[in-house]
Amino acid sequence: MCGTCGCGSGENGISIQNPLEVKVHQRDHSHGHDHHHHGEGHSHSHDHAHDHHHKTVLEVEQDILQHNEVMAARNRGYFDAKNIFALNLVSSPGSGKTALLERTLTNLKDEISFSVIEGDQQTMNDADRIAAIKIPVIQINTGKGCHLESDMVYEAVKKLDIQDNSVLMIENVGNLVCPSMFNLGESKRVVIISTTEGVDKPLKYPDMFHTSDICIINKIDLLPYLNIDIEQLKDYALKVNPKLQFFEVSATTGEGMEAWYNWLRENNKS
Ligand SMILES: Nc1nc2c(ncn2[C@@H]2O[C@H](COP(=O)(O)OP(=O)(O)O)[C@@H](O)[C@H]2O)c(=O)[nH]1
Ligand SMILES: [Mg+2]
Repeated sequence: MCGTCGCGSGENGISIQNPLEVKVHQRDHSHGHDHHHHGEGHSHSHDHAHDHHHKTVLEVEQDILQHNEVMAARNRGYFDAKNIFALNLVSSPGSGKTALLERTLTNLKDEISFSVIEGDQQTMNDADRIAAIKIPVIQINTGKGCHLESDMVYEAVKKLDIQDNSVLMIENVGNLVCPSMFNLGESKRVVIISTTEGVDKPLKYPDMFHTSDICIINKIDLLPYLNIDIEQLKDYALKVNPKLQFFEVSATTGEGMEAWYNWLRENNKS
């Protein structure tokens, strides 16, 4: 896993920034360059069984995961103390995490206090989209890293000054593999899968579906054009995690969003 791809080494050029402050500091000059070699969906095809340094790699992985758990517990304590309902949104790139957030925040911001942490390898694009609807947001750029870790969230939370009794949305790096291993101290994990991704993804990427509490099936507006059996997708997901709760939505048209909003209202204990 990530110990071998180098994203846990702590030397990946991680940056944690407020888009409003970055604008003030002429972000285009200092951060405008694009690193096209960093694809968002990091693939892990190394064959670990043939790695001569297998034992060392495993030890490094355990260290990284243990450190992550300690910091996740610290986050959870902070969230509990302030009655913050924290959601970790995970999915493959492009399933609609940011679109779902944009619509949700726009429609509920008058009744629920939100703050957002955005995770991507590069760019402030998603933080800019959230800042445009006047919601406090911090962008974490993970550099080579393919997931958020709890200490990154801890640093971002310090910059956010989150209100008591509010909802914190954490949009993880688009990747159906590695984020499943990294607890951020969230209250609930929400996996988003869009109708274009195929019914078998829960079977192919079981850890993500196994560790999630909620599964949002997005882009249902595209169903008339696709050959996908949603019930089959749900059956596969339930095989991996019988407790999974589903919402079927379109972040574009708003269809099905009310049930998701009601769930958020019930869980925001303010
Ligand atoms: N048709 C349709 N497109 C969507 C929907 N949600 C998101 N998209 C599109 O999917 C693309 C990726 O969305 P984005 O929110 O950036 O995905 P993210 O990478 O998971 O944050 C964009 O072009 C969105 O407009 C939806 O419900 N229906
Ligand atoms: Mg996004």
